[in-house]
Amino acid sequence: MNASETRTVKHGAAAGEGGRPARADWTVDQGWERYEPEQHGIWKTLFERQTRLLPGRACDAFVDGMRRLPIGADQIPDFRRLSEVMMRRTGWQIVAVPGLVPDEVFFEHLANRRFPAGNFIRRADQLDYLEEPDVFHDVFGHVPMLMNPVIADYIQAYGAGGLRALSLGVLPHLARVYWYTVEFGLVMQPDGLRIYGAGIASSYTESLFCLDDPSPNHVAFDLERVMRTEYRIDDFQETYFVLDDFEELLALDRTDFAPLYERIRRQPELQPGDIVAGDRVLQRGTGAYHRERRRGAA
Ligand code: HBI
Ligand code: FE
Repeated sequence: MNASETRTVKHGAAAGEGGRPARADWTVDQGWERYEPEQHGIWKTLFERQTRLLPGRACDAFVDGMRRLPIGADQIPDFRRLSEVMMRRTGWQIVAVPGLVPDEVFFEHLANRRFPAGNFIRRADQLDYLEEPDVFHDVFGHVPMLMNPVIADYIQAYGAGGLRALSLGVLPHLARVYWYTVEFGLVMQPDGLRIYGAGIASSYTESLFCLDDPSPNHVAFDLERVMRTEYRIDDFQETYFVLDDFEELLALDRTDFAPLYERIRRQPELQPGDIVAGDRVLQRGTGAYHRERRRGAA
């Protein structure tokens, strides 16, 4: 979600004259024909590793979305074929971008049911971690959930909300909602706690950490609480917010932003690991993982 020094060599021409994008909306051709066998191979490695891990960990909506899509191990998916299937089901399509795009460009796409997906794939020495969203994160992580009608509406609402938040100067608060839901959200199903966030679903190590490690907190989702909470971009989350039902997310669409942001601005910001009065805590984490990391850094 943020700029990184570990920029991967991009396979598609991104910038035009003077580093500006060739098209105003920052889209590029996916350039599917230009992927090398080695790049399809990286996709296969990631795909197979993650697919083995997700039964019993990914939520039903993710598994169902994946099953309906032309996505497999053997090759990086072609965005044109994905878009056809998505368009029929939820009216979404995938557009290719060279990497991170400016906030207002990102929101404009989402508000129009276009999901910008990176067209490049990470290098073989970056399998476990890179900060910039590549085709594995964007397609494997995000696209299955965009097949779910409620999530499809929610992400569009986030795009529209993002444009309003920019004009109100409160984007950081709204970005936290995206982070703790679309990227790192968990959902409580009748058969147990499951992953729906793309940042988790596309990460081998975090898929294990968020569910199986005693270190992180699991706290019931609450829109205002989440808007007050800072997040980590460079490590596992200290707190995961848990939905009972995806319908809870539609609160974002019903909310009048101006008074909400006024209220939030008067309250203290919360650190990623904080537990506060009013939280419905499902797991009080030990915090051991991040304590150890901080000791190592000191
Ligand atoms: N661009 N391609 C891409 N993908 C993102 O997830 C993304 C982005 N630009 C801005 C952005 N995310 C976020 O910082 C906003 O959600 C706030
Ligand atoms: Fe993402």
